[in-house]
Amino acid sequence: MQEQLWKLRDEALERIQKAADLKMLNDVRVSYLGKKGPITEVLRGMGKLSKEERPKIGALANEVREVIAAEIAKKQEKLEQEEVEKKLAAETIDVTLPGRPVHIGNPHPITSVIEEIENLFLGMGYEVAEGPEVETDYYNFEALNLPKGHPARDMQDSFYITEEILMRTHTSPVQARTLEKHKGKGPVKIICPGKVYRRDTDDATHSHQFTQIEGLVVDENIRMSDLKGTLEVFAKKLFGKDREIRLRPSFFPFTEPSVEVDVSCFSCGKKGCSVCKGTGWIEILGAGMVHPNVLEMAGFDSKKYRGFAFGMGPERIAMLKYGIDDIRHFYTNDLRFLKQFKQA
Ligand code: 2NL
Repeated sequence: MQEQLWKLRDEALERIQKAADLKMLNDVRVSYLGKKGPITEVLRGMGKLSKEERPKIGALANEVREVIAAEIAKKQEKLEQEEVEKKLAAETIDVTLPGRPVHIGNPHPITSVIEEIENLFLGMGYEVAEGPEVETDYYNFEALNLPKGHPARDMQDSFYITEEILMRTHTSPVQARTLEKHKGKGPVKIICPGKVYRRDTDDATHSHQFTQIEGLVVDENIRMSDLKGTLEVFAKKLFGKDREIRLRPSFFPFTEPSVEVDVSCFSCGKKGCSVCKGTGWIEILGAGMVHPNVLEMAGFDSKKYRGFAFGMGPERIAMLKYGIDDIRHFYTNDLRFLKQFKQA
């Protein structure tokens, strides 16, 4: 019986040593230490033994059981350790591999010009105001001193949705709405950027959809000199400190008097070149003193309040600034064009 137990022990230890994975090891455990295992079997046959032999065999059987259990535990730890190492090796990340390139886009040149202009005016205490692109006839025309029958209201020139609703043709309705909200009390100091729509055939200088930035200041004692000083500061900040501005008489229904504003050529410094077509001056915006009718319709007392307003086209400014010869480049989204405006 003693020999039988030793043989069992040696067999078990050999199988433990040969166990290549945790499953094989568990099979060894089950077959030697389980309830139906050979050691249990030996112990069952102890009844046939003498009184003196019984405790000896019992002790040996327990010892064999413990040796096998201890070896299994040791082997189990070793196999588990190996498994972890195998997993770590398989999942190693090579931090020296070059990364995949991330393609970073850039703002559209029109967006950049609008933001640059917004920031100049924010720095002078203006607020940015926005409003709907689908407008009523009232805010787009009537409130801006363009009464029914005015030629600018021609069905041929605007995108009408109904008789009374259209795509806004300028950002002025935002200013009319903002004025109305102030309920006859100044000051109002706003800049209004946004998309506008005209029923035009697209070509190098026309687009049925483009952008505008308008500015409006209304308060007591606002004068034409405030307009001129403001636009001079603006022109110097946008085109360089050596720039001058020049006002020429013009006409807009919503301003009286009205002016066109030229800036001295930033390309040749007024000597005359292809950018300024030899004149030394470049037209950049329209402006004027807010027409009393516009103030009154928005609820302002035109005896007490005056204002100035101006409007410009970011497309035109961007075309001048970057030497772009066709407005359609801004809307066709050719990456070869757009990528040129990537900032370092
Ligand atoms: C241009 C000229 C201009 C205005 C826009 C305006 C708005 C209100 C009252 C009075 Cl609410 N005026 N806007 C005034 C003068 C000129 O735009 O050539 N834009 C591209």
